[in-house]
Amino acid sequence: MEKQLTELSKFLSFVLRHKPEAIGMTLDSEGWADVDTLIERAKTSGKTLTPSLIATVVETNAKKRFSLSDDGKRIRAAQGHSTEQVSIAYEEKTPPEFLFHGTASRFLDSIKEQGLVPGSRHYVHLSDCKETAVAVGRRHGSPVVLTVRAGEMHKQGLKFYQADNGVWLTPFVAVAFLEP
Ligand code: HQG
Repeated sequence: MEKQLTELSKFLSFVLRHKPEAIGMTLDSEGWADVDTLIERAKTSGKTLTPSLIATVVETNAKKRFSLSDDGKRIRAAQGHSTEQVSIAYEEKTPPEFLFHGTASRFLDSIKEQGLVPGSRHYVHLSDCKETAVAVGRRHGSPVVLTVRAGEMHKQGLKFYQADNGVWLTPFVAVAFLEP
């Protein structure tokens, strides 16, 4: 069951963050997909989903990657999007003084030159806890945690958002705001 849920979580991440068109889905600008249509379209790529399986993934996902609408009819990814179909109007929020970004040591030279860029995603992803940042960095290689002076950025008018699952988002972090 756990393996099935992980597989489904990966499939939903792919469709709801990156390539809805791969199964002929369209997301609205807030990232929502109709659950019944998703189940129907997933069938065409050989995936058998059910409303209860989807609800289980949403509830049990450790990172709370997905949210269901109040009526349970729509689903979206909380953050991490790269698809141009989606542009979630996150509410601006005052960040804590420091936020953390997990990366791999091989990216450090480039980051110290360019700052933190969102890459293919819409935002740079930050966390308020160091342990989370270590885990995020490990996905890419030998993990390194960078400390971002978020409070100072915010005071200078730069925007921060927090996704439903607690991940902090900002469009770009200049080198000047990274702790040495
Ligand atoms: C790096 C996961 C070179 C950046 C996590 C990162 C997160 C640079 C990589 C979410 C750079 C992009 C996002 C620069 C940034 N030069 N490399 N100037 N600026 N980078 O996967 O933050 O498990 O797109 O450090 O929990 O690792 O998928 O972003 O290493 O919240 O739900 O470029 O994905 O969530 O990698 O991860 P990613 P990320 P899920």
